[in-house]
Amino acid sequence: MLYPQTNRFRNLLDVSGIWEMAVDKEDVGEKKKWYEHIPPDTRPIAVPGSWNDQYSDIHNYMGTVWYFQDFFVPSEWSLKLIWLRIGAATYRAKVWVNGIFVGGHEIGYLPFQFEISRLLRTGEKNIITVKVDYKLSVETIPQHGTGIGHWANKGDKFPPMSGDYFPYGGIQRPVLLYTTPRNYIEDLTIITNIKGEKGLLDCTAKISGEKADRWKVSVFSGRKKVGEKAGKTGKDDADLHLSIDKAKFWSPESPYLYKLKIETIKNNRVEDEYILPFGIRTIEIKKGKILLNGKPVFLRGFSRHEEYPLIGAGLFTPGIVKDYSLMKELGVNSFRTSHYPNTEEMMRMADRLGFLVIDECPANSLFHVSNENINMKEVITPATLENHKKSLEEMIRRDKNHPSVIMWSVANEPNIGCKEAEGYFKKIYDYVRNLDPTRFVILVSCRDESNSQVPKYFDIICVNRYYMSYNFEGSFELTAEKLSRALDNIYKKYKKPVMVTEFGAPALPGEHSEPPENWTEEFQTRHLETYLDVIESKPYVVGAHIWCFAEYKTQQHIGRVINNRKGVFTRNRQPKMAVRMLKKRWNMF
Ligand code: GCB
Repeated sequence: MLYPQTNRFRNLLDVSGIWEMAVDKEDVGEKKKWYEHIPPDTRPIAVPGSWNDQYSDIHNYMGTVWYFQDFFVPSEWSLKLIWLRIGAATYRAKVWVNGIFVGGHEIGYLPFQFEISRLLRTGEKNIITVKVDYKLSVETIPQHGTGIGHWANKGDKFPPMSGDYFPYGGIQRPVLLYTTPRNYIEDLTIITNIKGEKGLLDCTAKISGEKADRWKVSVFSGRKKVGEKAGKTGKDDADLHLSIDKAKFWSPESPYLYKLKIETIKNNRVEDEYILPFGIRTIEIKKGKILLNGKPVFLRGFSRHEEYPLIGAGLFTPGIVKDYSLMKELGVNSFRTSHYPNTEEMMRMADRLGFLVIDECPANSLFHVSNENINMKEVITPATLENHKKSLEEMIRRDKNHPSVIMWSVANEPNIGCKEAEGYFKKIYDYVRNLDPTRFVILVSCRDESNSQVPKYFDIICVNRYYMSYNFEGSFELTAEKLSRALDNIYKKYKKPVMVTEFGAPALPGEHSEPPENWTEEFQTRHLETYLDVIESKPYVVGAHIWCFAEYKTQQHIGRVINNRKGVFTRNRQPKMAVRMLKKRWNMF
């Protein structure tokens, strides 16, 4: 799905801001037709943003909330197609425009849009109504957390969801109205390759409406045109191939972005255009190493949650800029969008600043159950599989043109130890491989690698390890031995590159002890050093991501002190002691 932009054919109106909202605890809004008559007792709410930190009475609420906003559509938009695009609503949304139902969407953290031209009154006020609800079940991605989730056997978490992060609800990303011509460029896919000094480009476009006769792509380096190709539009999708001489290749050290301009032409008139920044790079695995543009690269960085105080999981652009500046200072070249697709703004910045991204769909902590008597067929359902595929398909459709994205993560820490998991995840792997043959497909696991067949289907064996955080080994030496043995065994079994996608220990900022004791900054620093020493000594390990970048809000649970404290930065992005160690260590590369 293309990111909306303005140009001579397209316009855009951001209708985010302060909206009205009504909490619908009894779920009566549809019966009472709140999409036709706004109920009297509404209150203001910021969009984008999560409802949880804006009002304390709905802090832990996972039910239904209605959103209302009126807006004015300029008269000159009447000749265009007008689209309503919601960047993300968690978890489920239904949308009405001027009282008419336009469609729904399920799965948070991904954009959805509707063409609403015929429902709008141009030159007048209009109203959007969005019903959002956060009711999870075994069929949703992620699943609900009652009896399910990888701590299911260790007592309930509140509010319940099968993961260790706060289930923030609401319209979390911008609501935009934008226009396209009636015959418009609907989609564009770019695949790049390298041959000597040449950059090769394979462009596919989907053009909708009455078919254009021709289309043209031009490539710009700054303002200079460095390539151009035109062709007839095909019956369905259209394909063009380009070659750029003496190309500059994209990498973390030199994240060079070209611009691709695509134009559609009918009767010798340009009808629509779209400009896409892109980078030329290749990514492959050879002799057990990840090669970026033919050269080995080791992924060093973090798993990171995209959330901040007050705004929750809402788009917060100063936070994005700050987090990238901190990661740059640390010498980080990579991160994982744990445990859901990040904002489009975060992804665009990764291209621009040069970060290698593991893009993760929201399938966190699937299929763990609180006791063995639960029938797995009730937990792994055909509807779960369909929703899971949908979350992957939508993530790939949104992010497929980012040079920064090098891996698709299909799940974090599912239960891969049960027999039903193998067939399920093989189907998921094949589905993603078929959608995108150019990137690595991974699954992140935390245990059961030795008695499961699931990891063998994936391109890199990604594992999370928490010795000395959940089992208290008591000595860092013993921890190092255990980690070393575990990694060697995993490699022996799978003979594929291994990545440690999570390791870390909590530290309460300001707590100190010598010798290092659990929960102190010294302990966290020593813990991370111990792991990094082992990981970097293994030639088959291709990357290390620390859990985690910053402290973040999670559910209430006896194992958490308000937030998850494994961040090397506090939730307000202040450094803990480990940051100094990492800066020294990672900036040597
Ligand atoms: C994990 C999960 C992550 C947790 C982390 C922790 O294995 O993938 O979501 O938050 O451990 O802190 O325990």
